[in-house]
Amino acid sequence: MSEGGALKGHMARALRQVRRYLAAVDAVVEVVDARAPFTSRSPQLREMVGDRLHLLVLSRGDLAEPETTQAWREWLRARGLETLVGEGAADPRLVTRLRRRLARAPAAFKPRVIIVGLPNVGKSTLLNSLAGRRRARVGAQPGVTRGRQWVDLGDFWLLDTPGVLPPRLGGTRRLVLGALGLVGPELAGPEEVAAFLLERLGDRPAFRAALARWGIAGPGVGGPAGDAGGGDPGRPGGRTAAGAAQRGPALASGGPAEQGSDGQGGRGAAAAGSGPGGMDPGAASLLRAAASRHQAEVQGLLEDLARHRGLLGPGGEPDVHRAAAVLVAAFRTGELGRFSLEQPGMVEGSAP
Ligand SMILES: Nc1nc2c(ncn2[C@@H]2O[C@H](COP(=O)(O)OP(=O)(O)OP(=O)(O)O)[C@@H](O)[C@H]2O)c(=O)[nH]1
Ligand SMILES: [Mg+2]
Repeated sequence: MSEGGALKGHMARALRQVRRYLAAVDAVVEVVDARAPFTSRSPQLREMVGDRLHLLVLSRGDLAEPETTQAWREWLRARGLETLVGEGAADPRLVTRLRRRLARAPAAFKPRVIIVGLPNVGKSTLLNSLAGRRRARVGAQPGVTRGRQWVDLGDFWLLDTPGVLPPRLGGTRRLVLGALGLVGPELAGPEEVAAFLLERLGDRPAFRAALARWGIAGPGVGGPAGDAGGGDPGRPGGRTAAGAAQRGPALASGGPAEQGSDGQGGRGAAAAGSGPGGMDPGAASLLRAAASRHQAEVQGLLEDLARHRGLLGPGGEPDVHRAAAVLVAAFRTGELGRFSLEQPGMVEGSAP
């Protein structure tokens, strides 16, 4: 079977399993990433949930922009979806609110609950904090799927295995999920994810400031038009790769040397003339879609970052691949700051 075929088969199996789990529960807790609550949902889940209680928990609320998270909660509520959000993994207030809400789930007897979501979205973290010390006290509840263990949480039963939902990868979904670490580098390589982040976040003054703190010049896309708060194209209305390319005066391939104190690598002689470190084909195709100037700017920025961090190849040339990985990791952990990757206005007209 081809790699794509194997992946499809795996996804179909995962969905069948979640469908089986759902047959045994009264309430579904879907975990999504607060930085992209639309794209990190499973489109297939909605029809599978039926009339069970369906709650959305936004994980990693501590890494998203609070006002954007609030806008998402309102958007989702207007479409009939109840959300809960916490500040960080296993926020005790979130856990308390969720427990109370689940205890009130409609059920003939004690509600039975499952946690579902994309890989790595935070399902186990939530499950463990919900179950707490009782996690060990598992027992088979009669009348449910054989072989599954349930944790008795007093007011409800919790299935001790989360359901893993397969991601959908079309369009920019793959890159959004790659940025969040919800799909692996085999599906979204660091260079193309880094290029995507620079494009999507390049207008945010806070993002440029974060890059500047690293001693590299941020994408100078903002300017007078882009900095006026409401004018942020990452906000409703969205922004295309081509748009970014047209608007971006300078991603600073040779930008100002606001050096950090480590001075490592520097931007001196090596800054001139070294060729681009090898881009993978996926990265190249994404970047081709943008104007070539944008490509050169992203490349230049990653080279700057590589030099600044001393990420050099055997010949002393900047290692763009490692620089991209560093940038993506810093985004994922929140080291760069709190950034949401999508806003409700970007998906207006779509079903939640
Ligand atoms: N900052 C932050 N990190 C979180 C949060 N929730 C989960 N994480 C981290 O995200 C990573 C993945 O969390 P898990 O709970 O293992 O995710 P999962 O969905 O069970 O992953 P799989 O079992 O691989 O499908 C871990 O490193 C968690 O510590 C959160 O709210 N904030
Ligand atoms: Mg897990």
